[in-house]
Amino acid sequence: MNQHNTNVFDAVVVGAGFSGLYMLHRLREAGYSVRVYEAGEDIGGTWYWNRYPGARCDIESIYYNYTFSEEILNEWTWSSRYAEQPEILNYINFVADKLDLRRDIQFNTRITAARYNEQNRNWEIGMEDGTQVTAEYFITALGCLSASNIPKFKGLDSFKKEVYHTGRWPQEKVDFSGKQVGVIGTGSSGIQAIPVIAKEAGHLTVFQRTPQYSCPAQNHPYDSEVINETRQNYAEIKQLMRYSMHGVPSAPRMKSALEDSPEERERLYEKAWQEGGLFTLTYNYNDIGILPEANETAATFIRSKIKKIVQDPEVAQKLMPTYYYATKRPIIDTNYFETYNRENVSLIDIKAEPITEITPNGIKTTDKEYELDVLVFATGFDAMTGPLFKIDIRGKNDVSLKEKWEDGADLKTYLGLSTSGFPNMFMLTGPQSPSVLSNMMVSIEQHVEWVADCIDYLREHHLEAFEATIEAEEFWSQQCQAIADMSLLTKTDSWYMGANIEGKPRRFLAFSGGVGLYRLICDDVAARGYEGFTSLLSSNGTDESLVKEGFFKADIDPQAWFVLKQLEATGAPPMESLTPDQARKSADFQLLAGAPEEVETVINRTIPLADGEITVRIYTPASEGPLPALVYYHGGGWVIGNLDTVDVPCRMLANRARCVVVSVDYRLAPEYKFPTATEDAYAAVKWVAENAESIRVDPDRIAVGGDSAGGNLAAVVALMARDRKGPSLVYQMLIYPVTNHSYDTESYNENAEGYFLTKNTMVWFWNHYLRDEQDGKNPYASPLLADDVRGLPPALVITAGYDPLRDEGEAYAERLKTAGVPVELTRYDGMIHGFFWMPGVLAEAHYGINQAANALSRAFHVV
Ligand code: NA7
Repeated sequence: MNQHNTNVFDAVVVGAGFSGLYMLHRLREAGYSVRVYEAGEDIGGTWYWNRYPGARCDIESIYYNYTFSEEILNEWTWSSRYAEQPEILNYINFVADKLDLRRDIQFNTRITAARYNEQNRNWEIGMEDGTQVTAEYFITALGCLSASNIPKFKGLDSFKKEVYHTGRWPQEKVDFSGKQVGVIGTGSSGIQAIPVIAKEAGHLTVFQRTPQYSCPAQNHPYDSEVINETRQNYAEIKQLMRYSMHGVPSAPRMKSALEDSPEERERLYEKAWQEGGLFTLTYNYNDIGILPEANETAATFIRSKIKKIVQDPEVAQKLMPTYYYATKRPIIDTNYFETYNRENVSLIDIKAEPITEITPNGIKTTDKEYELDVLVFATGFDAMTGPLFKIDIRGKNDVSLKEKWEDGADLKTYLGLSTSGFPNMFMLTGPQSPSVLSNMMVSIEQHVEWVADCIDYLREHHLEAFEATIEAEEFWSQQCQAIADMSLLTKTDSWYMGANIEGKPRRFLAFSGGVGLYRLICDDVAARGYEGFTSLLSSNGTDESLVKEGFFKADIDPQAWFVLKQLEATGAPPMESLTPDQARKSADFQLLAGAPEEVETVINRTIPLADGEITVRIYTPASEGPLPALVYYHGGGWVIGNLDTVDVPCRMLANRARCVVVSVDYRLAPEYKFPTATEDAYAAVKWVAENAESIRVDPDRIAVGGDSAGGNLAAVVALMARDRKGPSLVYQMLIYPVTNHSYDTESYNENAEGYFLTKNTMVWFWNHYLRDEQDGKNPYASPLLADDVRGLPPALVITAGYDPLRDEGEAYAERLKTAGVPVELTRYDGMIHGFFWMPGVLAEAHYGINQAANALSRAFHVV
């Protein structure tokens, strides 16, 4: 450890807010020399600077505190559900005093530069006054929202009277009494400040660019029962917060907003409105952030509330937001909309009446000049990257962070903690970590603890110059964007997207997969010896580079990888440990499938069999005449799956290939073992051919298709139809089909585990399906073993790179080709088994379905 030399430290931390203070504590406790530099006069960070009237936290107080010390948890008592800024600042001071943190913090000191010295493998850190210190680790604890944004209005500096920014509020009380006050901005800060300023001001004019959704905070003092109960259960609460989506101990209900009746939705939204809270309304359903239609239900509800609260209908209209709800930070307020019923408050919609300039006396719009005594900018921050760019941070080869992220390529970090080319630099709650999408306290503690453990590891293993690999950060950055793209978050201009700052590149700046999943990923990286990072050996003087990789495969599709991680995080037991019935019930993947699109008609029909009956679901697109038909078999290892599993792709295929899709609910094993499924599948095709007219199908243009076990059935039905001289089929569409009862392919080896469908599950499926080993050799179970595949219909074979079944699907395609059957074979390299029915979360599913639809169209000659 470096001794307390005045200018050489093990670690330098910039910022004395919640994250910097905890970082200091953790490293100091571990015996490192640490210095914290803080530009402000005192500790507190966000809560030091944001002292505007009405400033509060929007996370409930009992969850917005450190959880690392039981003693601190027990000694501090919050007064109310949403604590005001002075109380939070008091809390921070209480912790700092208790841990004696101030002695290692230098205040009134702005760090202006930090440069990595490759020779010495340390950081040279410079201050405004020219002083320089060195440290092995450079840790930014700058806060995500600390670079305040004042838009560059013409004449900005000409205003003669008082000007404030909410994020740089003076220590002294600002007196509004009797004054003409103007507030620009209606984000969280504006919405908190406006009702409080209105009470005091002579007149308040609000200049609004975008109307906002806001719900009541329903703030109230805590009673002692709540506090006691929380204290008693904190261990459990902490676990819940840590493995949650947003860092609070609650979770969305696993139900779509579209599943409830409008009355039930209204009832639940009203209840949430009365309860108050940041996530209460959205947590009623799990797709408000994903499906536009689901989102609209919540948006409409809030708009109806605004209409009821605001008396002047014109003002109410101006306050109606139209963007997707919760794609900007949701807001909770105390009497915000009610404030517009006050006589001394007026609202200017600056989209209709733009601000043209700031004048010595006030604000001039295209319509008139508003005279003001006080001008308040509640115009937010240059979020996430802004605070980092305010320091000239230079890594290897003297490349600055700004050059790397903005002027050069693109924002790239690994885990939002580190970026290649900047060894031994850690960013607490950095861009591409969950940060602002979560309860910051949970994210801060997780980052600080991860960094402290990492530094211990590096010291223990004599490693230096620790940095992310280019591949790892490439993957992580794609991952962040891909996850955000699955939701509505990237469909709105917000500061999450950098859209509030002129000239700032648009990209999603955080990891939106949730703090729980993020923690699992970070822990996984650490447990595997910090995979995705490189470092250099120090003690023996060699420069052997240690590259840790393998935590992910760089060529797996980021969206597919995210789905895998999410499924892993649910901790669901492997399917083979369940009974078939349990497995059927647990396999509900509605969110993966996404929203079902409209098809002209969708009906269920029962078709008779020699020994029973089965159901088919018939999708018919709008069309006049007889249409070609695709008879489709769902996947699920002949044991699970049903018509609903493939409802979304069937709809998409019907619309895109302009054909009738007949989806078959064949009977499942082990209740019905081989060959029941194949016979059912064949009977369905025969039924379609024989009843073509009654379902508006052209009997000469029938194709079969299916995915996985359904792909197997489609291939088998094609063989059966040829062998039995049954219906003549024009095409077979085989999506990652099972073609052989054998587990000896390369893809079984490579992808036995970890990619959704496992080898063990396949063994379980086959064992339920077959009556005995002999069945497995039957070509109607293993079509790859068919003696002769000549004369079969042309085929499309789609396989997935990360699928145990990849090679047998491709082997079947090769056999068909060799036998002279026209085959289109496509491997979706980055994909996993099952992707075809996951268009809700995988872009590649759309490509796959479109490819299949085009291939069918060509086969049906209806292009
Ligand atoms: P926000 O949420 O970024 O809000 C800033 C507000 O200022 C918002 O209404 C902006 O309108 C408005 N704004 C920004 N630039 C301009 C210009 N050029 N002209 C007019 N109006 C403008 O910042 P807050 O401080 O309220 O909240 C930040 C976070 O702190 C919050 O999300 C919580 O996490 C805590 P826009 O919507 O961009 O049209």
